Amino acid sequence: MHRLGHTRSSYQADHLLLTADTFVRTRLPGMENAMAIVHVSPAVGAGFTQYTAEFEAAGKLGPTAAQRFLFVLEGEVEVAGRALAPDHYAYLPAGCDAAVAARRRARAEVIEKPYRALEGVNPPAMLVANERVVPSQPLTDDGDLQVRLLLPDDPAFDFAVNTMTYQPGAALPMVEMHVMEHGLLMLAGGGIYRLGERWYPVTAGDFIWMAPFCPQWFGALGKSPAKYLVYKDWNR
Ligand code: UGY
Ligand code: MN
Repeated sequence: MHRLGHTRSSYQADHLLLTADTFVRTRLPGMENAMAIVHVSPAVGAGFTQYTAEFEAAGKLGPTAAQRFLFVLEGEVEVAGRALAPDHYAYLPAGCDAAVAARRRARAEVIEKPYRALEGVNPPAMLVANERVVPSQPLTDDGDLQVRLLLPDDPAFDFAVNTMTYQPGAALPMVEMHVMEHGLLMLAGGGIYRLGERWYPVTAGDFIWMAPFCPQWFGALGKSPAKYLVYKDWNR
């Protein structure tokens, strides 16, 4: 349907909201039978790149010198020969040449970031896991807001990726302002996101980038839980 120039998408100095109606697909170097919806990259000053990879039959990603984190959204994606179903994820260290491919149509969220080493600390090894079995913990004392840390709490990792699940009506207990930036994909449900001095209705499929110190707050609305996948630079 014609939207007469309207969209919820918004690009501000300290944040970016991208809704599906504004997604543009492109083929990144080395991709075969696959396209990327690039959500954020150093082009806006971010220290990482995040995109949704859409695979067709026999699709594959190109190589990267960066670390790569991959979260399966739909279908089955093979990483280093291991088949990952939805909610399974993989961390591939910098320089790892593991193939990422799909036999059939599939979608995955991909985060890439050059590794920032820490003196005296060995870089992490490859990791494959299932978000559904990662133990969750409440944020502060609110059992209605559950967090799952998808990567080990280990200084070897220079970023974190978590899922946050809000029961209807649950909200962040404070407006956060912090040095870390975020890449965020809404996985389910929706609510209101405060970003900077604006409040946005958001729903599953939306992407948000928050620059360092961007004021941020979320409250879940609706009758089903809201859930998002959130990246932040960490341990550095
Ligand atoms: O980890 C975080 O900083 C998280 N609580 N931020 C957010 O959900 N916007
Ligand atoms: Mn935050």
